[in-house]
Amino acid sequence: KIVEGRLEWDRYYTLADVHQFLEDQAAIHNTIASTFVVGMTYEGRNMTAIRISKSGETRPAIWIDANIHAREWITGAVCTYIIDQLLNSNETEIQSWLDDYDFYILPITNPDGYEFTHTTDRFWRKSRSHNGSPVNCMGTDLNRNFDFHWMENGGASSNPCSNTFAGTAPFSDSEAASVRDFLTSISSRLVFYLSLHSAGQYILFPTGFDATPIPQYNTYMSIGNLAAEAHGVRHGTNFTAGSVYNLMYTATGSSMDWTWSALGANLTLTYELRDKGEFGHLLPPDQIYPSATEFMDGLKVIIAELSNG
Ligand code: ING
Ligand code: ZN
Repeated sequence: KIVEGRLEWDRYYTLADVHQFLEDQAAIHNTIASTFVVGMTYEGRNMTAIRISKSGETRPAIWIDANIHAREWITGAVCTYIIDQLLNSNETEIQSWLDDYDFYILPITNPDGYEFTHTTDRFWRKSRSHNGSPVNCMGTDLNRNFDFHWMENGGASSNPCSNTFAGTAPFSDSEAASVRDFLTSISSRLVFYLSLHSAGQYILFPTGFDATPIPQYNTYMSIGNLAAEAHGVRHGTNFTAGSVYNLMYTATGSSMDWTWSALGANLTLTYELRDKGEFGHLLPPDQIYPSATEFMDGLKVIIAELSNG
């Protein structure tokens, strides 16, 4: 049920619901917010995003995306809550962010896959592109399709049937290429790239390629640890910070690692939201609201750190 353009975060929403929410919020807040289309999907759907800017798009930019992976429903849900808070919260701290930053937020980065999880296969992860593979092996893992050590080191698969199929070439899938093109267009202002995944409760930073610590390792660890502490205050939810390679597995061609290396954004993070294995991708809807509110608690710490340089 949609009340005055807002959602209730008591259930998971369809692609149409999410896109309607973006249009409603842009209409209600039309002096500072507007929707835009980052690109088209393989099946011809819009990758609809919202920009929130009081500056005429001249301020440092924060990008947030979610549902690069179709089945990770909690991520798009939390992402819409972030948008809601930016536009509708009365908290002065959140409102002050809009005086310092321009936000670009894409809640459903993989609309074809997301729709497929609602109609056909709840556990679909990839895009829905055909790469000459058998019909039951469609799709590219969009988080392996970016051009950072693409297909090196065993961090992705060349098998179209694999859930981590890297695509036929870097940026072979239009969704990944469209995100690349938009991020490139704002790269001179991009200070924070944030990508939402699930599950596992991790705050991840580059890289997924190997164990070599990035030059900014200590800064990332300290921001990650501060955020983790804040995420846990409300419900005791335990987040752990570290590099993708150290905490998860070898993963090449991710959106975060490409943005970090190619665009040099000050801060690039990927979250694994709730939970730690009990429900996984079938996280019950009554956990959407607690996930979203505890996420905002840590986001405040991160943006405060960003603002303090
Ligand atoms: N996890 C991420 C994945 O794409 C990840 C982990 C994050 C890899 C950032 C690379 C970079 O596999 C999930 N659950 O998708
Ligand atoms: Zn994911």
